[in-house]
Amino acid sequence: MAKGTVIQKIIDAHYVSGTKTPGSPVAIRIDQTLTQDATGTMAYLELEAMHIDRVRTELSVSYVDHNMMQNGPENRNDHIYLRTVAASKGVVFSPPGNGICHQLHLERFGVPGKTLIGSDSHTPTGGGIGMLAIGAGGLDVALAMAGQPFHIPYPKVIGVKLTGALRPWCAAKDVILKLLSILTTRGNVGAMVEYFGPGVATLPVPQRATITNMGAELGVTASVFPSDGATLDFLRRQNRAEAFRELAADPDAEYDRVIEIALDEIVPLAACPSSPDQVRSVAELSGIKVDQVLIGSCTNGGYRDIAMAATVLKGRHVAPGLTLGIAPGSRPVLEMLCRNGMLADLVAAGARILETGCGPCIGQGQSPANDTVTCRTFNRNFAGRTGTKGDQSYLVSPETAVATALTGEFTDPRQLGFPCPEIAEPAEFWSDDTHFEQPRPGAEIIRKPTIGEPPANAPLPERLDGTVVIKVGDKITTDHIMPAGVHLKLRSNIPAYSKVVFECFNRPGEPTFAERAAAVRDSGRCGVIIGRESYGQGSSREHAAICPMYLGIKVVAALAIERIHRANLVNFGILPLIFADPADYDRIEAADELVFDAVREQLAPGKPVKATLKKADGSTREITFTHALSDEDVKVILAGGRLNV
Ligand code: MIC
Ligand code: SF4
Repeated sequence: MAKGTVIQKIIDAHYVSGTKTPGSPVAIRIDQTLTQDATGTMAYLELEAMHIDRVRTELSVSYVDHNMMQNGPENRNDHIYLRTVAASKGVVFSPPGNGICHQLHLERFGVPGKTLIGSDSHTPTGGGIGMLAIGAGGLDVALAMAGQPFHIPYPKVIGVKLTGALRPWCAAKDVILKLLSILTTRGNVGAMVEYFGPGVATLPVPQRATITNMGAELGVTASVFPSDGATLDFLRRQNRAEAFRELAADPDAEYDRVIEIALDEIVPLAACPSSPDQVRSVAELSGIKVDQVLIGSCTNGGYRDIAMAATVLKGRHVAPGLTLGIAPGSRPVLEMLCRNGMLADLVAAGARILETGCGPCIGQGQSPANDTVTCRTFNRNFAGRTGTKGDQSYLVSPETAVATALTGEFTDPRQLGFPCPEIAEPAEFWSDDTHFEQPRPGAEIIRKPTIGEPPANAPLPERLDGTVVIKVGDKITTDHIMPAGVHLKLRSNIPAYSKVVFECFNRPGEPTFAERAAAVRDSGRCGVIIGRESYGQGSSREHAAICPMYLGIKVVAALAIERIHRANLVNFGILPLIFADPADYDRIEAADELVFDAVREQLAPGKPVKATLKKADGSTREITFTHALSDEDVKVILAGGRLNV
């Protein structure tokens, strides 16, 4: 077991209860929370359902950054609800236009050594400033706002030792892509990553944050850098030096596993379609024609990222026929670029300036054309996430993105033939905090007609007569389960949003998943989803549990289920089960029946759960499942979800 690490020290300082051995649940105190609009409306509806008058955290911030298209009234209705509920409950509100939650939180509120949970899977971005920052479902964030501790499996700590320094044109993004090629996106549940070694000091905080941000793609619970001179430097530039606190691992710290990355050996890399771990060198891709380049997102929307693009493009022009979109990650970044003339350089070079926010990263506009390549500085390239079926989406650094925008084909920036510009972080970061709205206790909460209620669920019955509604393969992401993009505006309307569950697997002329599941539910049976490895990868969206619950799903059985999704299933009363014998996955087909007798009695920590599989030909077989449910999880599932508890 790891000893003397920064992660352990932060957990120790926030420890509430539990056993400190890897895998055992521990409860920790949460200092700060963040929410974003697409998951936030449900989180605050849930907080209201708990009858909490005022949040009990040191700081809670509600950001609006995801849903900004405002096609129809839904998004703005959400914004107004979020603004007024924040004011009334003691939450700071960040309106649309301010920027992406993770970047703003790092810049304006992050404090080394504090704990943060956020209803967004990229909350671990805060690890760049030495926070223990964790993504969670909205209900868990609501509970933390209500003053409840947060439960995590006590982590295994993977130590990543950084040596040397990055060479020109090579970037922090390439470092995390390198790590993704080693650890991949699966099999890392329950672990956290801690960076150490002499290379750490060479990386400024924004670059550390690119690395911790995309730690989400590894499936680890959090990624943490120590807090050192670079952290103090960042906080000084943010005019927040008083928030600094040094944090270092003990000299004899031990990690459960150590991976060494020599920064000077890092080369420009790209994640190829359609997974962040499909990593190849940009040099190998050279010559592939690219139709679209997008720079921004919570991974690479910082000052240095956009300034790099502006400096390279100054006096040059994007390749004919290629579209370059730039979305600065925050209002301060956009304002600084306006004031120092870089925005003009970008516009003159032919860039299209997009609103500060998530935008195309979550399929809100800029979908690529059919059979074309899109090259993005984002963190996820799951199939269809761009809004185009069959998309070919590559993830790269800002350096590679801008080189590619200049030539129209994948280009290793080292081949551009001119030196890499030195981009300094601004001496003093422009920040006008008057754009954050402070709480106004007693404010009226405004609910327009599209603001629904958190859906109710009944307690778990004595017996589950299940029907398999769908059987899917490996690495099913929450984007497969609950598509965002054009449907994102339905986040506050569960009946409407539920219609698109597993939309990508629907076939023309056949009943949709939603129709099949509803038919099973309305016949008095319950729905079962069968998944394989790494089911529920990706986002924290609890809608990937709420909407299936609404459609009558009671069981998700897979070979492995990712952490946040599993917690969301429990929170909404869906049983997350693991096949004891992986071969049973092959024995089950869609439309088979799975009957769980005396399921309430069967459910106990550490005990297997048995079910009878009934095939269409009348044959039957006993199937055994395991689960890692704690006492608390069992209580929640029996009650039909955490809101009932
Ligand atoms: C994402 O990047 O997938 C999102 C959109 O930010 C999600 C949250 C959501 O679905 O609202 C996430 O990462 O948790
Ligand atoms: Fe927004 Fe994309 Fe970051 Fe998610 S990954 S928070 S959609 S910018």
